[in-house]
Amino acid sequence: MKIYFCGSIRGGRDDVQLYQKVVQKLQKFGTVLTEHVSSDTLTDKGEGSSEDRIIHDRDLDWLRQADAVVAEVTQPSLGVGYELGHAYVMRKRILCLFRPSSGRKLSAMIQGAADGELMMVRDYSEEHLDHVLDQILYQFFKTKPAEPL
Ligand code: 6IA
Repeated sequence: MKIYFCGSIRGGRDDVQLYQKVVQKLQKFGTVLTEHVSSDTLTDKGEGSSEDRIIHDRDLDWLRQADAVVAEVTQPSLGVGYELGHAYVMRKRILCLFRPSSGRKLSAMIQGAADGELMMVRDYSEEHLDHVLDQILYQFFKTKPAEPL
């Protein structure tokens, strides 16, 4: 199982500790292609734009290879939204994790895309984080998507 994890980078790194926790848990279910997203040495400072092209093309390539996409969507990020849009069109299985306690409201373009089958949005809170994440991820990875009619 290849898993593509999405989390904000230039959108802001406030939740990086949480991304680490999610990635650690995801590694129990498969190979996380984008482990670097959770690295606390990766900052939101940009480098050259030629490097950006390489990052973009490599990430889309990984996305194509992925069996499942998991995104922490609480911190708004253009890049994460872009990845989710591509993943949706590629008909990947997608799980978005959102914390309402942040006081934010998730974009209608993400919330409104959720169909409970290919695209899931699950709210969670920091309270009982470990347990809740374990439960959500277990359900996501152990539940087969419905067969197409
Ligand atoms: O717009 P954002 O930067 O918040 O987009 C974050 C999303 O885009 C993540 O889920 C990543 O998969 C992808 N992404 C954006 N930037 C990078 C990156 N380096 N390396 C890998 N994936 C990325 C940026 C380095 C730079 C900030 C020094």
